[in-house]
Amino acid sequence: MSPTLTLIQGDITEQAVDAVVNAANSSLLGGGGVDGAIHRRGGPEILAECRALRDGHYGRGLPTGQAVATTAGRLPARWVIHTVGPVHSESEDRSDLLASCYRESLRIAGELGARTVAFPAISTGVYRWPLDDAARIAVATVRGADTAVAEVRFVLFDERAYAAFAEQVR
Ligand code: AR6
Repeated sequence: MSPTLTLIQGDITEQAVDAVVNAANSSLLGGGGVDGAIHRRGGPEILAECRALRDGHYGRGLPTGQAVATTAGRLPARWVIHTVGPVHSESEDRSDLLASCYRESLRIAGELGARTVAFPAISTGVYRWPLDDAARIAVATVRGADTAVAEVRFVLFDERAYAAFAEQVR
């Protein structure tokens, strides 16, 4: 089944959902933007699990387009699913990698038994993906997903991002 989509303008670290998706980088060791906010609000337990992943299976980092789960620490969620979006490129079409972030995050969420999942607008900040195109890919990929996840909540930080997603969902 494909999940119900909802849109919210706000801060993803405040969402009471089963899983919050983090727009991470392949180091898994934190950064700015939504990644920084999640680690700040979620506390050191998240980083400790990320470090353990780097010491284990992900010694070379998490590849772009893939996803992995940790505890959500002090966030009002059970898990954080870290995924690495592609940096936008003018010379190369990396849409499949962006779609893969949504698909793989939902696959991991399904494995965990998460019913509600909150996504930020992956790659639209530091990684410079144009909002309209990122929203199109995000909504199409989630709509096309066959998953046990019941609700996908896109949590958009500002009005512009909200409007871009609203345009795709109507
Ligand atoms: N809640 C929801 N959305 C947010 C929040 C928040 N608290 N904070 C920012 N956003 P970005 P990227 C929005 O840059 O482009 C990090 O340093 C933001 O407005 O967080 O995938 C990582 O470590 C934008 O629309 O992620 C990586 O190095 C969206 O989240 C790199 O940035 C994504 O912006 C990843 O870049």
